[in-house]
Amino acid sequence: MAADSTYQTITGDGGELHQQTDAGGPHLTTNQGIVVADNQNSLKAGRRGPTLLEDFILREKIFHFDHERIPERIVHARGTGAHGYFEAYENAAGFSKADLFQRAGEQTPVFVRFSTVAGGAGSVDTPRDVRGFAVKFYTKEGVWDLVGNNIPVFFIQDAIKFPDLVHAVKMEADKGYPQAASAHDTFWDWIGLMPEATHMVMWQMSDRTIPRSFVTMEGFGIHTFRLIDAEGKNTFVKFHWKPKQGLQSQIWDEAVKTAGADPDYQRRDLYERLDRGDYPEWELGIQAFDEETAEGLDFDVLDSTKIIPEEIVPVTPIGRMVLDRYPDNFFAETEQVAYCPGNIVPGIDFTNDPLLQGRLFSYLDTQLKRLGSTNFHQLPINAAKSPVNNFQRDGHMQMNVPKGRANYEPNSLNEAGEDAGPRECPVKGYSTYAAQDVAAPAGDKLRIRAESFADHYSQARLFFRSLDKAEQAHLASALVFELSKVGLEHVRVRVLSNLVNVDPALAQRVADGLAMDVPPASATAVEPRDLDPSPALRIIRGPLEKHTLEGRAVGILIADGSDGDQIDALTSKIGDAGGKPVLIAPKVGGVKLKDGSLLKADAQLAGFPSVFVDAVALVLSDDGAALLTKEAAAVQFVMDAFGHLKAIGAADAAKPLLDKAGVEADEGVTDLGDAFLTAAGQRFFDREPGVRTLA
Ligand code: HDE
Repeated sequence: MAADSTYQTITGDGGELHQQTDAGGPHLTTNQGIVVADNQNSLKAGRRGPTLLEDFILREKIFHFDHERIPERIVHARGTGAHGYFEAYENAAGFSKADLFQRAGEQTPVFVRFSTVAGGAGSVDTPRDVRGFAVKFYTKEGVWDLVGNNIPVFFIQDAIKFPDLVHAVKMEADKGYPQAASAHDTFWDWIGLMPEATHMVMWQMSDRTIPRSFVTMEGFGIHTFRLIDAEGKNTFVKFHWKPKQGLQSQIWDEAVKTAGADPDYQRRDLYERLDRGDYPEWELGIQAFDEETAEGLDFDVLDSTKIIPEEIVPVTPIGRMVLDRYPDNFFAETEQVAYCPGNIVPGIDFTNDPLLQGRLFSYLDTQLKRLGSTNFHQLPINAAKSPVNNFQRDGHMQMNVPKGRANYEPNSLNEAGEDAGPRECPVKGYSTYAAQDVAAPAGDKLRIRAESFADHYSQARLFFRSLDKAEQAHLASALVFELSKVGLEHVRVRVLSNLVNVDPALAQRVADGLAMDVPPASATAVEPRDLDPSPALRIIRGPLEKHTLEGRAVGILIADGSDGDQIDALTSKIGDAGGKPVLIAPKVGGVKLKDGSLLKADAQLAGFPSVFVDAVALVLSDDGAALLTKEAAAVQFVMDAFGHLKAIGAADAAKPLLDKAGVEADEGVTDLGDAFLTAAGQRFFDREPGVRTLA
């Protein structure tokens, strides 16, 4: 309630009337524009009488409320969005005639939605899951949607399998659980029977599916697309989004604890970044190649379970995207945004990837179910920012009021003059690339998979062997965790026998972690091959790992008696380095510093575990530290920071707390000087074998 408005109780003939005094703002009305006199009491027959059906104000309000929910997305139900812009680089026009690429520096508005896949709309933000990375470009030539994920491959090669995949991973049909988790029987049962999913499963079990933040993820268009230039020349492309923030993931234990401490962690993180002006940025890059290169590869570029290693076809940056505004209204924008891979502009085109082709049908169909009308494109978040003119008419919730008699084409009613209706334009209009498949010309109608799609294991092996040692251990441990939740032993055995094809040593590690024997390898259509490792696939010690405080948070634990000068020095140095200092104290009201002054805290210790920050500093007095050794939340705060491989900077007085939390000296445990600021921008993976047993 606004400060200058108060509720009054007026007693009159009609009984009590509670009124909010007029604060000078707009009047409350019904949807028909009738000003409402009383928004607190329904219309009754007598002072204590029954409510009357006549009360159109009550009925309209409840009617609208009853229908507030729309069906959630069958996949990617949980997500959050942001507005921003795409800015083309100079070279972009060389590849495609698409208008948004033509002028270097020109900005095109975008709306991005990040999501998890398996969980419902009310599930948590940090399960182990693939993240959606969907971008809507409102170009001058219409809407282009690049609907991708944070992983460059997919589980299946053909769209016809998608419903089975999703049924298998979602809550089990009889039990209705688990929510937002792949660690259960039906998922692994299906995966074990689907060797083509193995490569994606390697990515899914890697640190990629527990990203630290939406802004520390790569994005991928996955399928091979085409760019068409002004002369009609085709270039095959794979789209990549490279985060300026660097790539960063959580430790699994950290992700689990984050889910409990703040189910909304990642959407809050995005909101807070935008709110404080810390705008995330990605470069859009393409792997560009021609037909000849495509034919020379030892897999099919139409197969979405394969990557083209960046070492073979490098990524060329063609523009950048900045997100700078959180939506005004979650429902109107984030919930109602309707992406569709079929939204495409001249200069970009599809390929015959059978997964992509299926998607071209699915998204339009699903929008009708969710948004309830073929006119969903008229919703502000979906509406093109370029002219839309056609003879499509009517339908539920038609927002436009078309003028004139002609609602068909061709027509000769108003051929001349301003009233002439829209007409096709072969010059500016979208024309599909006249693709000829030289390798396999179109022929009979067949329900088959090309043999070029048959190698399901070589790239799974490539991925595993390209990872850093620490990431390999995380991946193997994730497999042990997930398969330990599988009750059906034959399912575990089948998955293990597939893993033998990926890498016998990996299969052995996982089998050891399950206390099982390694079974013989499963049959393969094509013998897996050893490929050259691709370091670009690593997060840890990879090309996109960043040691920095920029955009990262440092938790400073304080208590009564803390030294104000030390706190000031630390917060300003963190701020100078682009980081966000967060003061955490036993009570949110603050602490009494050494000099007797009061310092307010940003967060209360019990509600702010160290999983929320990237590094921790303990600025404590002897008494403060002694008190906190008896405070479980404080001990856990430090223990988790150590276990999650974060830097810990501590004043000498904090030693008893470090000891109680089992912190052992290493290069990530420092004093509060400059060494801490350097350490705070990284994680200490070499510490890990000392704090947990990994497979
Ligand atoms: Fe989707 N997918 N998908 N998908 N997908 C949907 O559309 C579908 C696939 C992706 O933030 C749905 O509006 C089929 C690959 C994202 O709103 C639905 C197939 C990739 C989002 C649908 C796939 C994706 C969706 C559900 C197999 C990565 C969220 C709600 C052929 C390239 C977009 C909706 C948002 C959403 C179908 C496979 C990414 C049902 C049939 C591969 C990021 O239409």
